[in-house]
Amino acid sequence: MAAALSPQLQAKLVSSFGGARFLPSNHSLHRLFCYNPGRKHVSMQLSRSLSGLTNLLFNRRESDEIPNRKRNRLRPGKVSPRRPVPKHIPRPLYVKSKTPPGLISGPEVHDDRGIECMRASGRLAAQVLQYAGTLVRPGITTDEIDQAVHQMIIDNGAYPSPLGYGGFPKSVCTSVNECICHGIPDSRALEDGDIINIDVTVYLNGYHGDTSATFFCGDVDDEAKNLVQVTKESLDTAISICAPGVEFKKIGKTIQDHADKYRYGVVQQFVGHGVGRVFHADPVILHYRNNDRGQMMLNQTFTIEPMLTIGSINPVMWKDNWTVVTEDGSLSAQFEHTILITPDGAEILTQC
Ligand SMILES: [Co+2]
Repeated sequence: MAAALSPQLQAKLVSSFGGARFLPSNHSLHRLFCYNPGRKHVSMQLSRSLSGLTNLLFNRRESDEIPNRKRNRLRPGKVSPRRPVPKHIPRPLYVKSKTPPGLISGPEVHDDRGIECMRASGRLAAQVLQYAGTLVRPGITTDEIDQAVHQMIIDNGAYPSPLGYGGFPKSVCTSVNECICHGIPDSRALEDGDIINIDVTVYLNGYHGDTSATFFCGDVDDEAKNLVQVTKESLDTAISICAPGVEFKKIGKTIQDHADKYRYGVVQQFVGHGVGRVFHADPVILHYRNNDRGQMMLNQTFTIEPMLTIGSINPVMWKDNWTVVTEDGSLSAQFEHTILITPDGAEILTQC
C-alpha cells in the first residue's frame, strides 16, 4: 500500500531539484498522510516547472492523448459492512487509535529474529496475493475478492493491515483501470478487458509484509498489457540495483529511465516506504527522478511500488478520501514488493 506524499512535503522535495537548498537530513513520514487534493494542483505545477524536459514530455503526451472510449470511467459501487477479525489475532496499534497513522518512525532495520519474521509475513502476503490473482475474472466483484483475501489472512493468524488503517474500510486495496491506488473493494463487477491491481498487506507476529500486482481480467488489449509489463519491469530493475550503501535516489532514476523509454508517466504523489513493525515507516521511496539523500542499510526493509500511467500522472481523489484515479481517466498500473537489503544486494521478501 502506497503512502501519500503531501503537498507540503512535495514542495520541500521539489526544492531539492534545483540543488540550491538541502533537504532536512531526516524528513520523516509524519507529513505524508494528510493528502489534500485541494492543493495538489499547486504542488504539481511547482514540481513541473522545475523538472524541465520531463515537463515538456508530459505536456505533449497529455495534449496528444485520445481518450480511450472502449471502456467506461470507473464509478464508485456499494461498500459492504466491515468484516470482523477474530479476537485472538493481534491488531496493529493504529486500528484502535482515533488519530491518523503516520507519526514519526525511523528506518526498519532488523536482527536475525526480525528478519525471520519479515520473511514469514512477506511470504504470507505473497501467497495471499497469488491466490487473489487466481480469482480475477469477468463478473467477480472487488468485494468478493476482499472477502476471500480477508478470510485467507485471518485463517493464517494474521491481521489484514489496511483494515482500519486511517479509516480504510476494507482488508485489501483493489485498483481497477484508471485507479492509481487505494481503490476500495465494492459491488462493482470486473469487466472483460479490465486491469486490476490487488494490494495485500498482512500483519503477522508483529511484522507487516506488503505487496501488490496488476492482473488481467479476461481479454486485455495490447496497450494495457504493455503498460502492465513495463511497470513490472521497472520494479524488477529497481530491485536489482539495491544493496547496502546505494542511494535511494537511484531507485527513482532507474524506474523513470525505464518508463521514459515507453513514454509512460510515473506517479509522484504516492511513494514506497519503510515497512516492518510499522506499516509506513521511513524512508520515503520516490519512484521518479529526484535528488533526495539517504542510503540503503544492511538488514533494512522497505517497499518499492511504482505506479506508471499511459496519460496524465496527476491524481484526483474521490469523495471517499481514498480512491485515487488519473485525472484524464487513462490507465495506471502498479507492482510492489517488500525487500530486505542483504550483504550483496536485496532479497524479495514478498514472493512464494
Ligand atoms: Co506499500
